[in-house]
Amino acid sequence: MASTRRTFLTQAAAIAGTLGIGARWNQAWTHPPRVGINPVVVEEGQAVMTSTWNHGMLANDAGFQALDAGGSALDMIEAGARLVESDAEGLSVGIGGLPDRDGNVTLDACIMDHRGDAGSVCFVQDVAHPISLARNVMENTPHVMLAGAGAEQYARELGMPVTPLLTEQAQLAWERWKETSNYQPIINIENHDTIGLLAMDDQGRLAGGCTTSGVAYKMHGRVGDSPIIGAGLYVDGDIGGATATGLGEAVMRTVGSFLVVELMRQGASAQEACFEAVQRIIRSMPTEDLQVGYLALGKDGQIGGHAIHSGFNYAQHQRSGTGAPIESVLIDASYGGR
Ligand code: SD4
Repeated sequence: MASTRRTFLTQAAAIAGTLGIGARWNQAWTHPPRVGINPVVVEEGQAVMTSTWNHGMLANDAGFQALDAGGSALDMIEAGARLVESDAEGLSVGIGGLPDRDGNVTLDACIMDHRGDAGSVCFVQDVAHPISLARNVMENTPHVMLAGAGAEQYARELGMPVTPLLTEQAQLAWERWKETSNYQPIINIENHDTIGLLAMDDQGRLAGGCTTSGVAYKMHGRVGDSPIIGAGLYVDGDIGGATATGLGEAVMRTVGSFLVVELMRQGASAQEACFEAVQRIIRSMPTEDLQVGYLALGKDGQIGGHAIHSGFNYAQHQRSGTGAPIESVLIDASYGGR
């Protein structure tokens, strides 16, 4: 028995060595150098950020503040996402998010940078800023994704506050829902607000993030597209980034954000790529009762967005160079995808 265990440990150590995983898991993780990353050549001070839905306006403001404080595209994403996660009035992200059918607020988030590094957390409870936890997974662990109790344990180890997130407003809504318990995982204009964010900083580095409490009154344990790299978010520093909002099951089945970026790689504009990814869903499943919206930012700084149905909008902030004003606009993508 003892020798079997020793053999196992020796093998495990060998595998860990091969993977570059040291015995000290808490040590800062050093990523291997990556190749093929060509940040865009931008004017000094030029930057762009786009985020889903109305709250994208405030998120982008926070992103530009982070940039102007010396931050990177990744800092823009984290700052924007944290702002929306903090908003207790928002019923679909962070604090105040609507719970699952058993009354638990469970959160999903992910983040990705221009080098293809990614971090993600899913099915996390009691952590107000899953985007920051996801960033820690990316930067300080050898993993990409942590789930549930393990992610919460990691948050505690990092000293993040771990506290119940169900607000009175969300609890009342859940109690009203329980009167009928009519579960319809329909994402329409009244039932959305995941925030997906994409940014390019003044050095041409791209980053993206996505954070949500997911579909209201979902089954306990259900995880949507938002923390899934390639579904709710994908970033390729040489091509562009994409993010999704809407019914995660449809996005996961079509690996939507990865598809958008791959279409851009093949020459589609950000707008064309979002349009085609929406068509892919429309062609593959009934969509009368489900909404999905894609948002994309090309390496050329061009933004596109498209959705199955009307009602999808996104915020877009741009600065053309040092000293130029930040131009911000809310784009209505409500022409639908048919
Ligand atoms: C999910 N995609 O969990 C998320 C929900 C969403 O706007 O985007 N709502 O399926």
